[in-house]
Amino acid sequence: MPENRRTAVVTGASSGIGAATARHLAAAGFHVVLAARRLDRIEALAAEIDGTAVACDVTSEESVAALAAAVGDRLDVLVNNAGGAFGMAPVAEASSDDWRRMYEVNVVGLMQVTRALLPALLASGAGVICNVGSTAGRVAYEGGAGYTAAKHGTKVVTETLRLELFDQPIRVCEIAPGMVATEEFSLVRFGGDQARADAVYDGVREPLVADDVADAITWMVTRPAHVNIDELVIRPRAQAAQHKVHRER
Ligand code: 8X3
Repeated sequence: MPENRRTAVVTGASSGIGAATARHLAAAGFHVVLAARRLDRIEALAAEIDGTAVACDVTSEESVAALAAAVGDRLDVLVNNAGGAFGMAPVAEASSDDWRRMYEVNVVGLMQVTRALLPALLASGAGVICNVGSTAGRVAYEGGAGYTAAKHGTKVVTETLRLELFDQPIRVCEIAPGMVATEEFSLVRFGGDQARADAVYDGVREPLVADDVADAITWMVTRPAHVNIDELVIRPRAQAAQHKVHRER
């Protein structure tokens, strides 16, 4: 890693909020380590922003250990963005595999990356962790239980970590986005069904886009070292609450 630049790790950096956050942090002066499973994508983005691409599956301890080795002994910012939703079945018809995958990536993966990079974050003397949660970590909605349970997990892990590290030179934050139209989130959730994915944003004139969330994350992690943004809920103007969405048809 470059000696004289602040360094940030972004997981899930191959698309969506992760890729946008990598770009924003690079523009803010960080050397960004892009971590994701799809190496071809993050290598292209790393070349664009003069960052470093590291292939990483956050659910694999070996893979996360390799990420930590690549980062080295000093790190300023960790954005735990890797996550996702799989399926939208009601509890009565839920897929155990989908639920396990959601817990693995949104909770266990986040823990594994945090655990591995914590020594480097502490060594910087002013590290900051920003976990990407969701408004799904604040409420329940029909068909969402596997994902809302996992994102409630993201929130609680964030709160726990802040308590455990209360006397250490590190900040622990969570951003909880609502409706964000990215190229993959809903498509992945619905197993590649583009029509169902598009229907999520149907008639919503301006859902958030990845840049909106990246902008907020960059603001959160660049506050003075004594300022901890515990949590930030961010929604489009059209979404007054999870079920209260203004759709123009
Ligand atoms: C995404 C927000 O509303 O699809 O994290 O659960 S929602």
